[in-house]
Amino acid sequence: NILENAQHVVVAGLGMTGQACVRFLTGQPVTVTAWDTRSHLNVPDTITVPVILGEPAEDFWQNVDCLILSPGINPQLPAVEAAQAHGVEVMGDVELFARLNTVPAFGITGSNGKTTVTLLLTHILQAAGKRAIAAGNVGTPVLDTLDQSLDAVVLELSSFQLETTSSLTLQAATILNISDDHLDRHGTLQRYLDAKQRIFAHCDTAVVWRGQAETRPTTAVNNMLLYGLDDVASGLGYRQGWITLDNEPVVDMQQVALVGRHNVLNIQAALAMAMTAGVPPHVAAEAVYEFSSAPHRCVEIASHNDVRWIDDSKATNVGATLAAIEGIGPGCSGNLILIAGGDAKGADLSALAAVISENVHFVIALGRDGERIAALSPCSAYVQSLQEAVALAYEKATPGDVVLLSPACASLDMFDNYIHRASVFADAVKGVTADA
Ligand code: UMA
Ligand code: ADP
Repeated sequence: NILENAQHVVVAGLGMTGQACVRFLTGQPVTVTAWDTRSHLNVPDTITVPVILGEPAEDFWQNVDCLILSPGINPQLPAVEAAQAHGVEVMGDVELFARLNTVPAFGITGSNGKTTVTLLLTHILQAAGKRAIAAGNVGTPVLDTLDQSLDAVVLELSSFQLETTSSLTLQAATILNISDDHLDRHGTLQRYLDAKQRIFAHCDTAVVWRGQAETRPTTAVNNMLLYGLDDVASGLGYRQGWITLDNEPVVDMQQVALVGRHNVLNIQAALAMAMTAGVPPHVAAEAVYEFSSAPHRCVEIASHNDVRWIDDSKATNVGATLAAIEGIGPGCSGNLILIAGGDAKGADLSALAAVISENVHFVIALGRDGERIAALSPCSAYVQSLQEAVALAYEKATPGDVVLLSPACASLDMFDNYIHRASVFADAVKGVTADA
């Protein structure tokens, strides 16, 4: 137990994670100091421990034993490296959780689908009568689960969280898929992948998609469960609209609210993990039928004059937007109009070009990297705001068309977050459809 040796713990970052760390640590026999690198931060009222804002003094680290970093803080920050040079142990809240947790835990990472699979698996486990909770990147800080009476904890883990985690024991773990994301933080795709691979370090069963070699564990694991869109005789496969297990049909995709082939994969991953918890496949299948998509992930928000408006604001990278276009484009009776753009976080956007040229009638681009997106298609326009994008889409759309907001980019250049972007989109759609 780390807290047996640590006397002075510094909690870095005072967002959701930092506040949960302070909450947890104030009940422990340690001295706690909070530190946020933003010198003008409004310290939340709930923080009752001493706070340092901005750059800490040179000698600050001398009497510190442990530094707990929020995921948004880069471990390569000079002040963090200075702490390490003074012998301070640096970790994230997930590592602290890992050293204290005694409940069976399931870990889900990947570039896309984490939240969907985390919530779906939690729902399946609950339907099977287990006290299960979703935590981690999905929103509830992991330390907040420690004082609850649980049978299972389902962890959505970002690359930022995994980067500082080394002893997490998982009953089952998966890297759902890998595409360019967060390169502004990790530098290279390999370093991003290395962070994700840490999920398998102490896992019993690795749940692995047959379709992408990079998602396989590079270290030894006890068991592997494979899944994919191919028709296979054993394990999880897919045949004529049904997910199969050992060649038997188990989930009829026509009865599922989640759409697109990427969601077949998400469901298979959740089923495989639920199997490691002993949930019978028919119980899991019933739970899948009851599950509806989390908001802002390919959800229809309006239908007006036979034009459908779809909010996929959570598509903050190229992989998610590819999945949305490929999921919606081929089935669309009219034209697909795509609204995309924002902060691409250093990603290569060229992978979108072929899919856009095959499926998208017109691209309306905005934001910091919008001009690069507009340049991918001869049928495109660059606009200054999301309201302007919606007005232009409304002008261009004819009955049968679908207008898809799937930005392929983060929102932070123009909005507070993807939820704010979605609400501006919804208001603008309401505006144009009400005027008509
Ligand atoms: N801060 C610094 N210095 C920095 C950066 C941030 O001091 O260089 C401070 C900020 O001033 C602020 C605090 O750190 O006070 C914010 O911490 P944070 O950015 O780590 O965010 P939290 O509020 O703790 O939320 C984090 C996750 N955020 C990030 O990883 C950026 C949340 O995921 C997660 O839900 C939450 O912990 C609970 O576990 C959000 C996210 O955007 C949804 N994740 C990324 C993604 O999904 O792409 C990885
Ligand atoms: P994450 O938590 O990894 O960001 P979400 O479940 O919140 O994943 O979905 C984020 C975006 O990715 C949404 O736009 C969603 O439609 C898309 N998406 C979900 N699952 C997949 C998948 N398996 N492959 C590609 N895109 C996906």
